[in-house]
Amino acid sequence: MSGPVGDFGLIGLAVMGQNLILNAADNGFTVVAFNRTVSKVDHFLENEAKGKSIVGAHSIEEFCSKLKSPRRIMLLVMAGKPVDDFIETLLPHLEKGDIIIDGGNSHFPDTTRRTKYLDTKGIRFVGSGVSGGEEGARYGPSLMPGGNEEAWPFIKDVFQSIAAKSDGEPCCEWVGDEGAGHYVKMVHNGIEYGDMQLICEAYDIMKRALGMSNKEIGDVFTTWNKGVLDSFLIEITRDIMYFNDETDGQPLLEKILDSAGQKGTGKWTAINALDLGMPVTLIAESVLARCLSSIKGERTRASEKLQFVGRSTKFEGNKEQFLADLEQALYASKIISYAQGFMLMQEAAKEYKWKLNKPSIALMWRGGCIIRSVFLKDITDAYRTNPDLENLLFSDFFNKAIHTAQPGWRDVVSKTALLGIPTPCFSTALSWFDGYRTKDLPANLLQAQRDYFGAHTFKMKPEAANEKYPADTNIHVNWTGRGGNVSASTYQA
Ligand code: 2AM
Repeated sequence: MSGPVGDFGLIGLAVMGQNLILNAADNGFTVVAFNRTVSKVDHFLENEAKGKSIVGAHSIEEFCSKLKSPRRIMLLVMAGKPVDDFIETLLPHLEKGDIIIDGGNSHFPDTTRRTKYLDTKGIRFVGSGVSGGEEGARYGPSLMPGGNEEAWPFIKDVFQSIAAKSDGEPCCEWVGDEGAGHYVKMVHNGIEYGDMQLICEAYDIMKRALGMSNKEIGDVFTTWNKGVLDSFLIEITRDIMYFNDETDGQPLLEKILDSAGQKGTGKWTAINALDLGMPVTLIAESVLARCLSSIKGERTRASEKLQFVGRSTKFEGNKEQFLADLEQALYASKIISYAQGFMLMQEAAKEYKWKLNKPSIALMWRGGCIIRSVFLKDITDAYRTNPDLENLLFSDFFNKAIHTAQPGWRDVVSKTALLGIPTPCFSTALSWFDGYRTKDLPANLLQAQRDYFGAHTFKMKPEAANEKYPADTNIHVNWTGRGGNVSASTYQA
């Protein structure tokens, strides 16, 4: 038998796996391929992989024996138990220092668990977010690796070679410890949910408030794709607007059932935001908007029972100005969504004790993935200029952008509210912005209410403290003159 020839091994020959192998082979690596259903290995070798630097293996033992040391093995199998099963199957055939990379859509706590477990076995584990779909995998995905950092010097060449490039820089850097790579991928997907919902709201407004045709809406997206909103999602939306059903020449979009599916990563982001107590309203709202869309039957009945009652039913005003405002509303809401996403990642880094590299995260999303955009270059620049930036909105660039966008954004949210067109994400972004920039929120009343009914206590504003109500002290007031003076320390309403 010949000695090990493989630079890189990949298990899982579904679409993503096959394309990543072809990508790595094109970049000069010899790749060893394996799959649970072994017949797929032969099929792949005889077809797509023919003539390329790709070798097959028909057992895990053969697969491992064909890889150079330290072995670099990527799993692209279904998330969950199959990943754990493959790890166990691989272990007896590995040596200390070998590297296992999970490139699937694993939930980040699983990646943290696996990193720790494999560290005890002397195996370096990496959980990597892979984004960009089939096309990305083949010609350059966005890769977000995290886990055991000792693995990075050994996989950096393969990863950065196969990744997408943005202005010549690879859209792949080391993200952080344990599940950080999969965490960042999860937030990426949450942001993707938000971006998509924002575009849907803009489409709905153009269609229903302005009565525009799909072709006209497509033209607007074409224009927007040349400005600050230049991105993959705007580009595909433009194409969708222009796409007609061959059978009758009518726009196919209008015939598609308005009931959205989801695979769960947006939901994971929203749940994690709640767990960490971070106000990631836009992603959460975009997940809930999908939920609302999916109860189509009930909405249909509601559409008969619940009428629009308002003062205006027709858009009045300058259409061109409104379209310019709409572009700004979309841009501003998008800025808020990314600001929230970065706040979440910042908090996660604190909570899970990860070092997260913010400029690199923005760079990784700059190309290859679904949310790729010109906008992410500006985010990369903002964090490169100041890696310790407390909030994206505090950078000179975005501070100016959000102020410029504000008047149009407010106009769009108010006009659509008057017309009865739902804008869950535009609206939540604006509400959040107004809350975030408010020094004194009505949470003073909330604290008073909590103390009134549950003796939960409150603190005084430092400048208003006095002898009876001192600063920095948990205070309970007998609001009614009845009842006791005992404050609640454990019970939380
Ligand atoms: P298969 O071709 O043998 O089905 C995407 O589904 C990839 O994950 C495929 O390579 C698939 O292998 C693999 N996969 C799915 N479920 C699996 C399981 N329970 N155990 C191992 N591999 C699995």
